[in-house]
Amino acid sequence: MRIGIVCYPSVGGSGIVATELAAQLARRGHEIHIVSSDVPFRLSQFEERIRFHQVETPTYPLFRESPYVLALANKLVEVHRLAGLDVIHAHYAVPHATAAFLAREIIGPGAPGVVTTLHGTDITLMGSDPSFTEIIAFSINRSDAVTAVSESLRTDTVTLLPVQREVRVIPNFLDCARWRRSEPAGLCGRLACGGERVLMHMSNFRRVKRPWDVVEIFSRVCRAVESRLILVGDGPELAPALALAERLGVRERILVLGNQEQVVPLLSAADVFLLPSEQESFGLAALEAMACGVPVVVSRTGGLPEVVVEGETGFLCQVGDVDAMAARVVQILQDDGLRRRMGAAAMERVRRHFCADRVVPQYEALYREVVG
Ligand code: GMT
Repeated sequence: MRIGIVCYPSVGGSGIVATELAAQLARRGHEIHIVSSDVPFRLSQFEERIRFHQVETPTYPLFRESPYVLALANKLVEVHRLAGLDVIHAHYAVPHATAAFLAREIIGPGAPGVVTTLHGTDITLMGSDPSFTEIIAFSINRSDAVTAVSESLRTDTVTLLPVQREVRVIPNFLDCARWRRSEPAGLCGRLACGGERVLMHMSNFRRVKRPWDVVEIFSRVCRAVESRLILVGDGPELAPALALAERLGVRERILVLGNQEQVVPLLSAADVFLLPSEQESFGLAALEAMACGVPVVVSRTGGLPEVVVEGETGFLCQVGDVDAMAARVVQILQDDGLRRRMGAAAMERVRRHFCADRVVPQYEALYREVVG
């Protein structure tokens, strides 16, 4: 099939999943056209059968707002005329499925089918804002097929929005050949010295990730276990979180690495991974840590309980309960047997349920249905 994939290129789970899906589909013989405003973050390796089409949004001094959706719809029409797309797979209802709808209207008969995957932010964060409710519901209802990355997101979608379309759950996934524990050779010593334990958090440091909780948890853990915190990623709440660390007297025990592409050896150096988010439709970062054999301590919110098995692959705590999260981290760090068992169970869970070879065929089946 010839498949157009529309996604955000910036650091974030939806772009990562869309890019990995593109790579997997290309390796399975499909012709893939990624349409985005920039080369996606994780599209670092050359893949035969993947083409990239950049959406340029011209700006004119007269118009204050950037007409990205229109430029994207226009680009989708161009790509279809060039390649004869069978399917457009939009990652996010707005604005991507909206642009796909517009493109289909312009193309008319013979237009590609539209598959929309919901990743969360448009439903759980934007969906409740009346400024967007109608357009999100419209874009979902006019798609030929809709998927959500977790059961929790599916339920939120059908309860929060006037959606008539069936929403199916296809979970996020990893390329398990690449996402496996690696020897963190050369990293120990630089990242942590001697017997220190390593806590890790990786995100885009937006408010929804509650990075201040990461620091609060870490300062409590430091009182019981000699440890170090490694922060991977960047975003608006990083500086305030570091200011909090300064006030709590733990700043010098925190290593800030910024955005990183090769995160497998980093995650493999961690003893425990923290994701205390307010909301996560899935929590891809927790899955990535689990794939590297790292127990996770996360919030009991959104799709995280579908990823993490309580007491087996990590622990789930109430959002904002930093005392409980710190106690769980200390429990893991003070019991090597538990840490190893949880790490092994986490890897096994990823291998059984979240590898590409289990999940990608579900998308292929959906495309076939849509193309009919
Ligand atoms: O969480 C973010 O800030 C980024 C956002 C995105 O667009 O990539 O992540 C969403 O999609 C990911 C991939 O499906 C999920 O793993 C994240 O849980 C989800 N974020 C939220 O629901 C807040």
